Amino acid sequence: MPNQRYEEAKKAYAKIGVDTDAALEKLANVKISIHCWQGDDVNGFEDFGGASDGIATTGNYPGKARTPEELMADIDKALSLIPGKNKINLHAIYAITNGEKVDRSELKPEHFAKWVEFAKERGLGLDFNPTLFSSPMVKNGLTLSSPDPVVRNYWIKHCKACRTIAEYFGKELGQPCLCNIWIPDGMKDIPGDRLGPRMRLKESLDEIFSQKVDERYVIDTIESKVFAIGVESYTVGSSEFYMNYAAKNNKLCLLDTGHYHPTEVVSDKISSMLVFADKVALHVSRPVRWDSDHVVILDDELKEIAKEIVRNDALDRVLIALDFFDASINRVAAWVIGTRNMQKALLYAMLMPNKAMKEMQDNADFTQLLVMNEEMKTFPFGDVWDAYCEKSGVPQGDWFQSIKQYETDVLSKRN
Ligand code: RNT
Ligand code: ZN
Repeated sequence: MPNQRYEEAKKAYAKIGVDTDAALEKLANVKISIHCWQGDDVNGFEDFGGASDGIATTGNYPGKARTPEELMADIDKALSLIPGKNKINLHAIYAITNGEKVDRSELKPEHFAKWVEFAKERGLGLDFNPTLFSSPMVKNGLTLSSPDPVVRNYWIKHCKACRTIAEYFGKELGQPCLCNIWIPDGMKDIPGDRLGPRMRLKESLDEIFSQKVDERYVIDTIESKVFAIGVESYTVGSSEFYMNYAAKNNKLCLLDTGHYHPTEVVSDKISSMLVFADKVALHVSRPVRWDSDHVVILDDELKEIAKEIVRNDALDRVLIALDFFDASINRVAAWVIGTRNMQKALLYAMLMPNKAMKEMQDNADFTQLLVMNEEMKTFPFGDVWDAYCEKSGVPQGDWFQSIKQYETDVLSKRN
């Protein structure tokens, strides 16, 4: 039975030259990389007592996942409420070693075999991240840029191990695995030497990438940052550092929306990256006053980011991953809210008369451009989104009851 509200919306959008059917088809092909670490406050399965050394979560909402089985069950619950075939983004601390203590520098593909099985069964891709935080080997706040060669070599070995695991993911799942390096390295107070650590970081990266992996299966990215709690004065892996490294070494930059000064926006950076690089990767987060990693909401900046991806025909050039971790609310709901919002933003951008708006700009018709931007806000976007949910076999706006049920049946029994 044709959906009445959708048919009406379709007509309204057709009047401004937008094809809603085409948008729905397009959206179904976009993969969002869903970060496993929202499920347990970036804890992982090692026993180091939670996120530390450059990463912090706040809140203690009950019911967080404590084991691979629990985390997988929670991901499944979230996926049942999220449209599309997406990817799961893993971190090295989520290795499944069956009780055996395996050092991060010794990790092997076999320690992630259960995740591959999980992904295969569900038709999902996998992405990966070496974990260079929450570890006694973070010495004086430094990893790959440490003056101590023992520390540096330890983390180099870990990153190499992770690229091998990423290659294994790619091969097993028949789609590239994005392998992202982020390090917490920096200083609380004014450095005595800014160049030294950066030179050492460059050398460490050179060493890591000297290990050849199959480029059909691994996409290497490097993620910059501006500051963190306790790292206020100097961050070794700054934006300029990685942008230059990536350009010279044919690697990709990963832009985290929380890793810039508060009035800088990633939406404005995407097009600059696309002029010079084949691809750019994102960690979509929501910084509230700082890199707070709040759950992604459908705000103006998210829409701007989506517009930059869609109207530049860059859905296969901008690799979208999420990165937030709120421990103060239901964690499964957090995934569902954030992922659906990313998808909504993309749909919103797909339902704009992008070609016409570009022409308005080129013809200096800025009044009409503003009118169009504003009028789009009250178009029947929600009806198209609802049709997409229906078509994808997931609930429309009424999914929260099912989370509450899961909380009662599963999460509340975990303490
Ligand atoms: C930290 C970075 C990094 C992490 C994840 C867990 O500021 O954003 O991407 O959030 O690797
Ligand atoms: Zn990030």
